[in-house]
Amino acid sequence: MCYFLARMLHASKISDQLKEASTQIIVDGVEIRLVRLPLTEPFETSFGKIDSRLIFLVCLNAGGLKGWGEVVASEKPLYSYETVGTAFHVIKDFLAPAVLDAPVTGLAELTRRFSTFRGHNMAKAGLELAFMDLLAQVNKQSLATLIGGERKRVAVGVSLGIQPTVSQLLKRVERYLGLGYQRIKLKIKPGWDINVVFEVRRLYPEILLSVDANSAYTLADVDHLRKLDDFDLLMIEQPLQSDDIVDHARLQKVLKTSLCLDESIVGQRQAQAALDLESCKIINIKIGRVGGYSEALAIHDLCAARSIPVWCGGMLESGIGRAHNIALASLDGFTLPGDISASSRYFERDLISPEVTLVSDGTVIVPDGVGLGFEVDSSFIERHTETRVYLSRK
Ligand code: OSB
Ligand code: MG
Repeated sequence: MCYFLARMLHASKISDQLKEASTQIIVDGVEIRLVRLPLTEPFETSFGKIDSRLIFLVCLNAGGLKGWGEVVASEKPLYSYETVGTAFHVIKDFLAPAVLDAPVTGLAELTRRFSTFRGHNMAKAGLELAFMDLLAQVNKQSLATLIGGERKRVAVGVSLGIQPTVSQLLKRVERYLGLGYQRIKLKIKPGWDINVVFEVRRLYPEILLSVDANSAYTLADVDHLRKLDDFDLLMIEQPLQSDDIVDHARLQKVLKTSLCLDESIVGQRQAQAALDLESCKIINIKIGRVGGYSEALAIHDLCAARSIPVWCGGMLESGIGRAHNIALASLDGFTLPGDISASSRYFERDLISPEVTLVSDGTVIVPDGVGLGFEVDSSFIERHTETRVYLSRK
């Protein structure tokens, strides 16, 4: 095997391979694919509603191995400025050529290579994810072990979209609590907030309950948002503008409830600033939003050092992105339930096997198999592929 000039180091915690040039992986080709999966029911947030997910897969080929990643961008620039289209362009024209240009010697080196390009974190993360799956396979480790994750199971909650009526929402709350989910997160927006939280809390006084506004309010709504303090919420996620940390600090000062930032934290610098300014008491880490594993691990470490709880956010990922989220959430600092639902919460059929399932205690098992720890169902993917591009080494 001349492809891997691998000199394995046996480090237990965050492996030295991540930091040092101990491995050289020659990537032969980068495949990008768009696969459309229908959702079992529409998902509505303060910024819009979708009925299907255009899943963006990235596959790195190296010496007969395949490393899989997922770009979590949506079709429209609503959650963030990135879209499936921008990520496609940035990967095809800039990031994939950078990966194919020279052997990759480690995660940090790959992150540095990408750092010359500004922004486009979700595109960068898609390739970092695929690289880490590859590296885990080269090392014959699970992804969780590769990054130093020790949890055998991760606690999970469910994110419930805005519904046509409160009674439809209550039915869903009942259903997901019955399945064992440890925390219910309600999507809120003006007109679907205090009244809705009131009804859920009235029926379920004891559950872990949080809300996520996806930036639907401004500081002018402070008196309105203060009403949420009556419901013993675990957190209020991203109430204010998607790039703000200053107004969130002002809001946090007058709220009892913990704020959690999602959209605003696009890297460790923003995390550091938010903690310094006391803009939030909790951080949601999404590997895609922060640009990959390097940044996600750095934010995790930063929060752990300051005793700030973190949890793993979700972007309606297919099983491939979900498998990476499970690995990430196996790290010590992930002390709150993640948005890592079972595959069946979103999809009739997932593109991995076995699918992600929920244990009745509201956890998901961290697989111990090599790489993702799930099989990727290539023929199912092929049947649902809308677009495919293969870029190979010169
Ligand atoms: O803000 O956390 C969010 C889905 C798409 C975009 C943004 C968000 C979400 C979710 C769903 O809340 C999380 C999931 O279950 O994957
Ligand atoms: Mg959110």
